[in-house]
Amino acid sequence: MYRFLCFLAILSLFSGLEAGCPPYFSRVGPKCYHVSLEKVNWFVADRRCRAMNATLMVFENETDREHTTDLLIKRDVPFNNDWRDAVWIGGNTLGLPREFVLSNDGGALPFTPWLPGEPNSKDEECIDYFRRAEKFGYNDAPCLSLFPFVCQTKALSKV
Ligand SMILES: [Ca+2]
Repeated sequence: MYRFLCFLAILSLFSGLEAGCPPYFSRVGPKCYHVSLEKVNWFVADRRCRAMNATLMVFENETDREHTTDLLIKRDVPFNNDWRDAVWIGGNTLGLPREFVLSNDGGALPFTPWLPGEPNSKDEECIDYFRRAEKFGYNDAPCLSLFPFVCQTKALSKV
């Protein structure tokens, strides 16, 4: 039995499966995340996630933000204290005047850790996430900027 469990554990490592997550997604708390380092605009990122039955990442709370940021750093997302080193977040204005909502269904964003002074420009209608002056947070950015992106989906199991 022990050997069989070891075999399963090794198999799941090789197939990229983590508990309750689809292939190539990593578990963080109750969610699964997929990190793509390909730089695309917000609209392309949104569709890439939907094609994986997922949505662009949003943070639920500070714990989710902290643990997920650790995963992104482990996955080589560059956070070089520069607005160009950001990842896309699943929030934008959906054409509304300066009201940021969940792009998935237009609902309220669960948590909005804006960087100081953000959101700051009417020409920036999509949300990204990056590190500025050692602090991580959301920023409004032009939707056609090219950034890596992270997709999320709910984990299927509790463990
Ligand atoms: Ca901004």
